[in-house]
This record gives sequence, C-alpha cells and structure tokens, in this order.
Amino acid sequence: MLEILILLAGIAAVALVNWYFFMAPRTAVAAATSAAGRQEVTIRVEGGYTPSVIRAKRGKPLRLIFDRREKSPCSDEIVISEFGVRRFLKPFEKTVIDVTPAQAGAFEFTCGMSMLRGQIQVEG
Ligand SMILES: [Cu+2]
Repeated sequence: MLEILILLAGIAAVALVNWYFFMAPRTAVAAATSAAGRQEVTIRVEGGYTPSVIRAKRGKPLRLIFDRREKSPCSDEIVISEFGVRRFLKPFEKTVIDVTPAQAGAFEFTCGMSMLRGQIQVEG
C-alpha cells in the first residue's frame, strides 16, 4: 500500500513539473514605449522570469531590466543568443541590457544552463 502511495506521489510530482515547464499559462507582456521611443520592460528573476514572454516591436531600441531577487546559482547568467548577450546578473540588483531587435520572430532568453526560459516576441 505504501509503495503505491509513493508511486502515485512520484507520478504527481512529475506531472506537476511537466505542467510548470510546458503548460503553465504564459502571459505575454508588451514592453512599454517611452516618449523617446525606447521600449522598456522589467523582468523579475526569481525561480524563473516574470513576465516570461515579452512583446516588442522590431527596429526600436529595447531595454530589458533584469531585477534579480535571489542568489540561486541557476539564475547567475542571462543568455539571449539572438543578440549575442551573455551577462552576469548580480543578486538583488537590476541589470540593464539594451538591444535593438532587427527582425521579427520569437527569441528565447535563458539562464546559463538553459533551465529558466523566457521569450521575446518581436512584431514586425
Ligand atoms: Cu539555470
């Protein structure tokens, strides 16, 4: 009986992890545009990226402010390959990364080990 309970608990844990990584609702947040025409969004870094999906417009400067609120080694680094970005994020500090999306598409950003994931959706 106990073995069955442990097995069920295991299955439930695996299902939860899968749900979290693949099916948890991801709300896209549009970067706000300043008077100067710069798009800007603050992303909280704590066990993941919030928001994890960012919408931006092509051809306009985009400022990503990573607000890291933890010191877990997992989120030490931010990688945005589309823009050639690999940066260290200091714990409990904000790190500003400026890019200009040159083309439309969906571009991932991840932690240094590709465990935490987010996406920049660039509209043409
Ligand atoms: Cu990681």
